[in-house]
Amino acid sequence: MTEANPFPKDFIWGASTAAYQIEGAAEADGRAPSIWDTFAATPGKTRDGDTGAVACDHYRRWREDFAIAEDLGLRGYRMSVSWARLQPAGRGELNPAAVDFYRAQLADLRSRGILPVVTLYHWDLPQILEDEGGWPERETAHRFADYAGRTAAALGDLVEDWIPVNEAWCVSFLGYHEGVHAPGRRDLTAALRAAHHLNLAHGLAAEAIRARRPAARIGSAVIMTDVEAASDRPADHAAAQLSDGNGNRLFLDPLFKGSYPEDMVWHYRNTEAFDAVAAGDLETIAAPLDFVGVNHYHRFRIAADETDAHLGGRALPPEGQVTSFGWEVSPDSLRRVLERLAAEYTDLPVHVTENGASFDDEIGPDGAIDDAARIAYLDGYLRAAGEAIEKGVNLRGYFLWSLMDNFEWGEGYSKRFGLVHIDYETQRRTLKRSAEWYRGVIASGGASLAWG
Ligand code: IFM
Repeated sequence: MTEANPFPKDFIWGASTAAYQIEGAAEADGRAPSIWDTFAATPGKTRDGDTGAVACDHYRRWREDFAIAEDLGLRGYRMSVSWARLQPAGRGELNPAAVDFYRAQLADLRSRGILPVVTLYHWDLPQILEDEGGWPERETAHRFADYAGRTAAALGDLVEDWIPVNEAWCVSFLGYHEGVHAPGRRDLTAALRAAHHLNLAHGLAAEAIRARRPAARIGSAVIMTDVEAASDRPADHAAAQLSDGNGNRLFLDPLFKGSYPEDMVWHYRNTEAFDAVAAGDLETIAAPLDFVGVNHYHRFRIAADETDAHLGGRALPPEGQVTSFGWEVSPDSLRRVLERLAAEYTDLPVHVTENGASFDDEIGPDGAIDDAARIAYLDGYLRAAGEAIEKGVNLRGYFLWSLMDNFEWGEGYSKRFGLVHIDYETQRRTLKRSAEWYRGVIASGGASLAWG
């Protein structure tokens, strides 16, 4: 463990959110339904039937939320804009009310000295485009590029940093293979085609943004999981390789190597999934980026399991401490994925675009929320990020997930990731102790972490 503070002075200490998880106002000002409105409104799809219809009411309370962000000293704020709000028909002119809404937000962030980083797709596909086939259809990638170009034209004087797609793995595999996320389909070939079209959508959107805003900085938000074999047995290694291929390499290789991993193409040879790859697609996907964003939450130890028809493996139960999601707390995994990215893929500037933890926060008799477990989690992961810097990783920013508690997809409001507690009955915001702690970390430039 290092004893000096390795974070550079201009490190971007930030936090992340996403539109559907916080905005609410699902029917306001011309917004159309997205696949998440449809999915969440379908009985049995989300915990307790929760939906994002109201969420944190950020659509109306965003000034209060941005005042909190400024008070914490955030230097960066990663947000997403809602496709279903900006382009409700999934094609054509942008909705002026939505443009005004996001312009006001972006201008406000800038006036507070907070760098906005904008994600264009954080999972809220306009339902109308799913009705036309959704991400398994190539046309959806072209619709996305059109939306990206128009949005860059409309907002690009207020934002330099763009991330086209958030976590293409989750969109494709959780949404189209496992069916636990919108649109709730269970079709492996559809998921694989979706994966390619999301990769392509990233590349086409990058072209469209650059065409409108040549000075834009464009990056990724790839979810990177730390995968290891459960033992030295060759069968466990083979299963771990497939798991890594599916979760990491299917998305990183096309972005940074301009190819799909041979072992995955072979593994999926009977699905016809790769027929979706047309001439020129990989060049489009692999066009140079300005930064790379990594979302990190998991370490998986994979053991061979012949009963698993998909990848022939399963993750062993987590070891040690877990979050309220049951996710293993493994700070060193963040260092490992960052070092791997640098060693195997790219020397571009890196940002951790998401990392954080859900815990069952308890409100004390005095109203305070003493989330010591989250502080310990963040302290460990931030020190691991610092170690990656010491090992030579060009890490420039950390965007904590999340600024506030929010709608956690299939888990509804049952999982709280925020620095800020949301009382969903009253919409009251309360800073958790972790928020005060993060303010101190930012103010000290990382020196206040538990080094040594
Ligand atoms: O809440 C999500 C976010 O939308 C995408 N990345 C993972 C987070 C925690 O599950």
